[in-house]
Amino acid sequence: MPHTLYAASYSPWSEKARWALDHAGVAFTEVAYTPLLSEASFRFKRGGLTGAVSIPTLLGAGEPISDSLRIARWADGQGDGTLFPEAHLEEIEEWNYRCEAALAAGRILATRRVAGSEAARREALPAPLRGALYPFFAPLADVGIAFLTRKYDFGEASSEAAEQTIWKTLEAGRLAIRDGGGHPVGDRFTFADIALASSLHFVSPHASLQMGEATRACFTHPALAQEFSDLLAWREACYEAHRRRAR
Ligand SMILES: N[C@@H](CCC(=O)N[C@@H](CS)C(=O)NCC(=O)O)C(=O)O
Repeated sequence: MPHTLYAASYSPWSEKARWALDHAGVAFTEVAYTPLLSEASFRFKRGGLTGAVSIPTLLGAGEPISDSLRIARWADGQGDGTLFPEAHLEEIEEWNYRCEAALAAGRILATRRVAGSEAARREALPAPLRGALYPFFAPLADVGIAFLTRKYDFGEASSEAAEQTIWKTLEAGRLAIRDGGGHPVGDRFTFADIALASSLHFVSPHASLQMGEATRACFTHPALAQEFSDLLAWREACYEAHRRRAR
């Protein structure tokens, strides 16, 4: 069965999985997933009509694999095994955990900005609904935002605390890279590099990720981008040296 990755072009979790699959040379087809709207057909293809839905999910590798870390570990097993060297497994998982905290915090800030931007709400709808039909479908974006706010339970979360969480991850990343000679773990490129690179997504999304201009603006945190410009430069070098494209 061919490998299919259900993913969102603008999502850092999807990019983590995509990067690991590409790094391992696994061929796959990507299917665009829109929260809520794609859920029913996704459940049908995945099987398990009632279980939780989490994107990215990889189909075609035995049981469906959800969660970017699990997809990456599976991919690495198909490739050269360099993303998860046995000697550093625990440290890599710790970095992933830390970077997930920054992404969850970034999602809070970004979703709030999208909620306040008419243009970004429009971009959140699938392309056929953004044109002449938009006036009829505009409320769907608000339903989607309310859905994500409830699902990830951040209605009450403080934006300042979210910024602090991102700051702590990035500051730790900056120090680790300085001490580690360019890599957060060990002296080679591993999944910890991918996780740390992705944790900058809600500071300044990487230029290679497709998203509308208004969405990109909502996903950008100018003050943090300025403070961590060295890390953004590090991410750029990471993409240049290690972002192989399998397709
Ligand atoms: N730990 C998971 C997190 C993935 C995640 O948060 N996915 C969100 C992205 S916004 C999702 O599935 N959203 C679609 C939905 O909830 O319907 C991973 O690394 O894959």
